[in-house]
Amino acid sequence: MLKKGIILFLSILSFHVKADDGYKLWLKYDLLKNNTKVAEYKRFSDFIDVQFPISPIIQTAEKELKKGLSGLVGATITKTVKTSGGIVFQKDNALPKEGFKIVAKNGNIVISAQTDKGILYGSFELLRQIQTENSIASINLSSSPKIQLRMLNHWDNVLGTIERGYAGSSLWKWYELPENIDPRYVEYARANASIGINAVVLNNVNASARFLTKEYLEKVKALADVFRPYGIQVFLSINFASPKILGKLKNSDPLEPEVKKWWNDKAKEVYSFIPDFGGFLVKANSEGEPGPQEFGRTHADGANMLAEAVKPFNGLVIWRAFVYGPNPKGDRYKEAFNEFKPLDGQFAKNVIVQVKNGPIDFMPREPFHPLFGAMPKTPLAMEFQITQEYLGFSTNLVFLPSLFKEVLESDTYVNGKGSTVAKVVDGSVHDYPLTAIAGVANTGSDRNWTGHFMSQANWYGYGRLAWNHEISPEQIAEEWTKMTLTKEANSQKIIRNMLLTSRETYVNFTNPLGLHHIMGQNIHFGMEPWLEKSARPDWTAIYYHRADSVGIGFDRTANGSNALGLYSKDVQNQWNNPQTCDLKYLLWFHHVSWNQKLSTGKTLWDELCTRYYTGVTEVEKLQNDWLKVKGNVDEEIFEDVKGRLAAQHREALNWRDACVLYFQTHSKQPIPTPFVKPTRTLEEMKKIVEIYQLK
Ligand code: BDP
Repeated sequence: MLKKGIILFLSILSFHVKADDGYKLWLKYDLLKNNTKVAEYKRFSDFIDVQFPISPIIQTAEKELKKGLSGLVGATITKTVKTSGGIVFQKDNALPKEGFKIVAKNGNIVISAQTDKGILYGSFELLRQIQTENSIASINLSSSPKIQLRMLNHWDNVLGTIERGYAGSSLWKWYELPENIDPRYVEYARANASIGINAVVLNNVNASARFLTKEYLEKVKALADVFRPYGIQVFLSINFASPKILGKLKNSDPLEPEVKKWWNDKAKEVYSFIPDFGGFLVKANSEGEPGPQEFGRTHADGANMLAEAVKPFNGLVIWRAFVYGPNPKGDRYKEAFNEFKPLDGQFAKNVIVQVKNGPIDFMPREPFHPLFGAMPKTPLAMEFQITQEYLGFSTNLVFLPSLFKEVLESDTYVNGKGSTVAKVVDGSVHDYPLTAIAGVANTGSDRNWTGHFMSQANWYGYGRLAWNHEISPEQIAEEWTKMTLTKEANSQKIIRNMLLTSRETYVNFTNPLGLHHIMGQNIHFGMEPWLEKSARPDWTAIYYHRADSVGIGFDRTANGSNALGLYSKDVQNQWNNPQTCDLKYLLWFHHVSWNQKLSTGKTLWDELCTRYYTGVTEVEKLQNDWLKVKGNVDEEIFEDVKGRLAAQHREALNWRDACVLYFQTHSKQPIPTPFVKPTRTLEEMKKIVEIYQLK
């Protein structure tokens, strides 16, 4: 009796603990509570009539709709097709390749598309409409992706670790593959397909040559086989020195015939395993990675040699522009531009150059990379970082669609007003035949996939924007909250607002007014504005903030490094004048004196302190707002997010105290009222950071 009681108690307990661990992401499919809506959706849930050539992708779409409708509205989809009351898949060759149309017609919901992928995306869209409780009775909606390749880049290593990963270890269990297929691979593919992601790079750009061995290609094939029915193509990052490392050639010079042959043969081998393999992603001559420059060749020489090898199989080469020579006199801001701009027009037709969103490195805020708009003859892909390397790992709530959108909407002015970065990337500014966008993934083996539960919204939001860069962060926040967290209207509003303000909050307590690269070295966590020495000058903090007795900021006007000169005239005009430059970017481009009056009416010093202090207050607001949703979100998720917000608050205080105390050694001015001087000393703050760096 007692034993039974204990078992019952334990199972209740474990039921409670496992209530919602975040594993199902935004694809929860829990029964909706709104009965009127449920009745409406049920009217279209009797059958699925597939008037479309059957394929594994079509079967995926069918399976997903069945799963979704049975969960959300309790429907049982039967095999009997009737004239009305169901969902119909139809072919429509007039629609764009991966696009779809959803129309309520003759008592059915008709999803039409040119390709099976379009049907799959349409099915997920229909489910999203239902999950967010929109009416579908007279639905008439069409959508198609603006960018062809919508990729996730995983920085996963052979041994299962993830570079800059903060959600556990790699999802790919290399040692168990190819024999054992973790069911999680399917869940991963579903999640991606639901937001339109159609390509993944499985491994780190700092690539081990091992991925190209037969042993690993068999494993990669196993994953590609799982992802294919979800419309996802697999790519690999390659090590440029593979001919030497694996092939034992004397070098990996891209112009050597035997090196070319090695790559041609390797490409053939890769495609023999994975016939629809996407191609290679390459980080070369960057941060110690091998590349063509070792042999006096250019990035174009290297890329074109690989492009030749994958061309017979319709493969692509995605060559990264994240290169910056160690130039102590230069400005890292300009390095990639100077390296790549002269190569415009020299790349083979199946090469895409992948450019990070900003010129330095995924900072909390950066001006857009000057290469966007500067390479009309070379398709440029956007590279965003979803994992929060410089944004507080998985202890900080930072809603990244705000950042992505800010970059995408920046105007390059290359073909006049409205030549936004988004329109460069989607090909409309320069008529690129190939278009691509990549996000460095934030997924890992943590049960909730992303470490911080709220960071799921960044994966989701990245995919939604990759599909359609015109949708707003507001819409994304709303959709995600409804699908993932709560159906209660007031809590939805609170959470949506938390998400939308979170990025600015993070900027305020870390890098206000255009400060950048003042984070802790190596692990890139916390702050280290006093960092003077590193392996390279452009890895220190003082290189970027340039604080002295006069003021702070990096003069990138014509009087300084003239990085601003890399942009079109209209962009220069926007940022050239410290009096009118948007305060968001001020210290990116100007060395401003401490006593300079800003548009806010405060001096630079006072404004800087104000931002650091309000940043902390804003984190407190996030904490308080979260308390208000208790009871309306899952208890386990509630507690986890609450704990992480408390950790974020501790971090925010550290950033604030360290930064104001350190910059004060230059400004020599008091902390302005009404703010209270930190109780800790600069020396104490330095100790905290020292500990972060200990191995
Ligand atoms: C930096 C990361 C480093 C990456 C590099 C890259 O710190 O780990 O390898 O970017 O993008 O942000 O190649």
